[in-house]
Amino acid sequence: MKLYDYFRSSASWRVRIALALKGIEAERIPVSLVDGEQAGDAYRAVNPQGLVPALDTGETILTGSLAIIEWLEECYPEPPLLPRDPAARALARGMAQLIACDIHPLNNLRVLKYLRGPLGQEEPAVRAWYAHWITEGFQALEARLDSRTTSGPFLGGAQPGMADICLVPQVYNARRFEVPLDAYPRLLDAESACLAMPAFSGTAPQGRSHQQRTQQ
Ligand SMILES: N[C@@H](CCC(=O)N[C@@H](CS)C(=O)NCC(=O)O)C(=O)O
Repeated sequence: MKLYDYFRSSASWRVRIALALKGIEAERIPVSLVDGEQAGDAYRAVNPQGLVPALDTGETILTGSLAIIEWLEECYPEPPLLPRDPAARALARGMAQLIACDIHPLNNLRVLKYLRGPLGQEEPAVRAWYAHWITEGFQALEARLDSRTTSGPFLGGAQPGMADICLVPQVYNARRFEVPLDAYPRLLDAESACLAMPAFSGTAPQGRSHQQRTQQ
């Protein structure tokens, strides 16, 4: 397997975590977002959308981090990243999608570039935009945990799952952009529990094993 990724891409980090949790090795092919490699012909031949990650399974190329993680889950069921119970599965997917579909795309690099470029926004406005969508999403997610049926430090309960895989990179982004996080104690507890695990910390943008193979 080959994973096309960028060290600081949160969607890529999600897949790195899922691979690590399942103990799957994948060759990493760095695609430098700062150098614009995602928009070049070579990478567009891999993913015409020009976004990382993409996973070459040897048979096909998969795109979309959640779709890739669901594929991993179906092909490599242990350890499970989604609960068995249908309602708990839907709850977990809902939390993952809150982050991956309702927060993350609004703050993507191409969106920030569009705000700074064609829309002529200055840095304070861009940062306010960034913080706004994280704050709105994290408030809802923190409140959403009230209706959780599982217990344990992770969003997924006793074991980390798909929602935790989405949470940790998003909290990393929030810290990078200095978004206040004090109002989300349960999210921070889940983040701490995750980062105590090598599958999360060892695949982090600042993780040693990752930096050896990618460039800033
Ligand atoms: N829905 C996609 C989103 C992927 C995505 O937005 N990737 C970002 C990095 S986290 C990217 O490649 N951005 C490049 C750009 O904005 O030009 C997924 O979940 O994989």
